[in-house]
Amino acid sequence: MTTHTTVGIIGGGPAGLLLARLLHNSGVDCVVLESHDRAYVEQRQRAGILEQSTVDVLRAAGAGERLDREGLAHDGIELRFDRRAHRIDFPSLTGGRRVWVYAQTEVVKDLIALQLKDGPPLHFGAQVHAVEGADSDRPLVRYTHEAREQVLTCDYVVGCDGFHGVARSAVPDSVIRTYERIYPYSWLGILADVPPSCDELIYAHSPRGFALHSMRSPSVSRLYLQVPNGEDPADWPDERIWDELDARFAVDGDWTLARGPITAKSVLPMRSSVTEPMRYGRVLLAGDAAHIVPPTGAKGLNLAASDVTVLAQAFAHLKETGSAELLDSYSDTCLRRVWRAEHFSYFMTTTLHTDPAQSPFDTRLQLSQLDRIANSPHAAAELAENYAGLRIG
Ligand code: RFL
Ligand code: PHB
Repeated sequence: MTTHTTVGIIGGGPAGLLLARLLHNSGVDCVVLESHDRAYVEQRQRAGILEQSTVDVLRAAGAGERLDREGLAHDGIELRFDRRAHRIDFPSLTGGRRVWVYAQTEVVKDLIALQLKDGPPLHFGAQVHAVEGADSDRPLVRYTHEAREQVLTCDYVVGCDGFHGVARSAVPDSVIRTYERIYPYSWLGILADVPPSCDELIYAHSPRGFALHSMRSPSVSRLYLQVPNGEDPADWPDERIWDELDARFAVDGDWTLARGPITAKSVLPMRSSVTEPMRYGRVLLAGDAAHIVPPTGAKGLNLAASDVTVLAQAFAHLKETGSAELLDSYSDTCLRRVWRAEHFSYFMTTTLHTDPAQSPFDTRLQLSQLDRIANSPHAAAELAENYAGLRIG
């Protein structure tokens, strides 16, 4: 069966769902095709931190009601190194900006509920296998849904299909370029049914490697440990995890890490990657389909939200004025923010983790940099501005 829409969106993650909502609010019709089922998409454990600008966009899109009730506003983070703790205060360093703890799972649930209530079509279990005609006026998407081959013809196709998606392959190799860096470590992430042992996130540099204390709610903690690539979570019984977290968060003075039942454990590799350009003909890429950052800077979901905000404005402008100028500048506009976030994520990652090949000299450089951030308002402001979100694009 063949159907037509103005904007065909591949992927029902945060990028695809938010774009659909923003387009719907501007009166631009679209269809979202998501390969997994609803439960899978809603349960996938990922990001936890939203920048103020992401919160503002979600509110403006009508998806801010539960976020305003249940989201936790954070005015800073703690950096821990050399057994010392240093707080970075965001509002005083950034002219009033802050971040929010509200899990990606919850953002996705809110957007799906809105979409199914009054939004344009969102098909789960719709596996896209090809995008054709990117350089024509009528690109098309081939997909399988309910065991039938289907075709969606579109004015534009947006690939919001993540790092392993298919949309990128619609762009010829001669046009596209990918810049990439793989890191020599991964994260072991856990969810635990225990109140967080801190009011704000703790990023810890230690001789045993990096650790992060985050949270999902006043009763659920989310913690991460740097581990070697290829590590098997089965080699990490609960007690080993808590002992290692204790050792890495060790600090002079009173502080204890509360332990509780671990309900989820997984290992995730770390990568930086940017694909340029983010547009070819009538196919546009957004979110993880175009760029990946290691999670240390908490930027991935926020970049996805920023891309689709720019894109939705461009489609609204096209509908109102007939002009494609904002679509033409989409890639350049987004890439400025993307490369800044890439640098910040790389900086946070390489400053806080221990590279297995690192020399004692490298470690002293890391500690010197962290000490500089702890003692210079200028260095702290650079971190705070990037973490809380820059005003670019
Ligand atoms: P997603 O979320 O990967 O969604 C892509 C969707 O496309 C679907 N799909 C297809 N559908 C149809 N046909 C096909 N052929 C398809 N191929 C794929 C997939 O099923 C999926 O539903 O990409 P999107 O929307 O661009 O969103 C990006 C974010 O998910 C990602 O950047 C963040 O999770 C990154 N991230 C963090 N970002 C933050 O801003 N703050 C954080 O604190 C933060 N923490 C994290 C993170 C990512 C993590 N992992 C697992 C990599 C913590 C972790 C542990
Ligand atoms: C999370 O809560 O999952 C989280 C928070 C901050 C990060 C990465 C992940 O930098």
